[in-house]
Amino acid sequence: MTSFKNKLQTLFEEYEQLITRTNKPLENGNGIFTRYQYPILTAAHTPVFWRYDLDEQTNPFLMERIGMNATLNSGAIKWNGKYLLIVRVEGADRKSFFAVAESPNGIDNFRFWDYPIVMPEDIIPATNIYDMRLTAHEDGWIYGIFCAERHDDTAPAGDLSSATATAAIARTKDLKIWERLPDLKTKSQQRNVVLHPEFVNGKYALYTRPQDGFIDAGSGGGIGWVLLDDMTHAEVKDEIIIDRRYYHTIKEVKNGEGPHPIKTPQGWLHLAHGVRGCAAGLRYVLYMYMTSLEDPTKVIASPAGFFMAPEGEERIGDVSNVLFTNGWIVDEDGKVFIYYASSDTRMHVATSTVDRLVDYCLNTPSDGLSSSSSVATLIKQIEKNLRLMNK
Ligand code: BGC
Ligand code: BMA
Repeated sequence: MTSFKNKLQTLFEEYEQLITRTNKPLENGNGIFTRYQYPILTAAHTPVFWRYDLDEQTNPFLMERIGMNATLNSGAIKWNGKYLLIVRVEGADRKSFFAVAESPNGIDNFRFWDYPIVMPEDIIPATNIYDMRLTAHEDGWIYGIFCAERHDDTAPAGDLSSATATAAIARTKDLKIWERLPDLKTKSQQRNVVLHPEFVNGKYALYTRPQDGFIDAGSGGGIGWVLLDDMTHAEVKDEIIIDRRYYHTIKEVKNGEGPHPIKTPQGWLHLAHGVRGCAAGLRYVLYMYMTSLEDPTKVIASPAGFFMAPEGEERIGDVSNVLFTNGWIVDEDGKVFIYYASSDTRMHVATSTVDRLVDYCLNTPSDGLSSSSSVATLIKQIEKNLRLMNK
């Protein structure tokens, strides 16, 4: 029989092998971005000492005591030369919490810090917190805006599913100790709220996503924009919609800002998610758009369709057919690390460059919103190419 000690050793060895595995870029990309061979984080990447009681006296069978279910929707930031993800870790108990995982190169060797983040509560404690967007703001603070979910106590007795989604706000200087600020005050429910990194006309600017209910965006027309005087008493007064949803597009049902946009000479580069409904449920894909540097509420590029959609293993998980993103990192040399989760289960990285992504946004045809317009766009390209091919 294998002794407790041996089993423990094997557990730690296999864990080290998993988390130090080299990740390789996959060839045959589309020229826009590169996917990688392995997910960068899974539930199995959470430390052994989170899941197991390592004491033979109290855990003679060496069983997992605290199960982890998924690592998903992670915020991202470059910090002291390291690539940091604020991971949404979901336990077997369905509760999400935040934990930092750190990598030296952004594509593999992600290792969790020893402790998860202890996030202080707002006045009304939340049942679940998730999907943090990080912004190192020019005011000197790093803000984390995330969804705080609570049971909707106005629901009829016995309805244990109705909930409310609110944008929760916290800030930090070291990613360890967080100061919780009051939740965003707003008439509608809110998920996918993101802080713009710069002051705009001396004010803080938020990307919002007004929604009628917990799930339905309803009359909330798309990604919104709000200016605020004070992050310590954040309140939505005037909200305008900057990136609308349209019938029969990848964002027909819902859309939401991903991480905060990247500033480029040509404009602000945005990564977002779009949702459509189908017989299989909601399909989440990633898309991009750009806004003007002079007027960040003005969309200047809107490439048609999805930028990334679930492929292969990415299609399957707890909530299948979902890609979701709330983190990316841009290096000094213009390399971009896009962190995305597949099917609410695991984290991946894709790489690109600012130049490529800007080119993608500015030169991908936009959506003409009908089949005939899509065919006309396609014919234009075919005619040009056939001329080039001397046919
Ligand atoms: C889940 C989120 C999901 C939301 C809406 C929440 O309970 O935790 O992942 O986005 O419901 O479906
Ligand atoms: C949402 C998001 C994510 C999640 C997605 C799919 O509404 O906010 O948390 O990835 O649904 O379940």
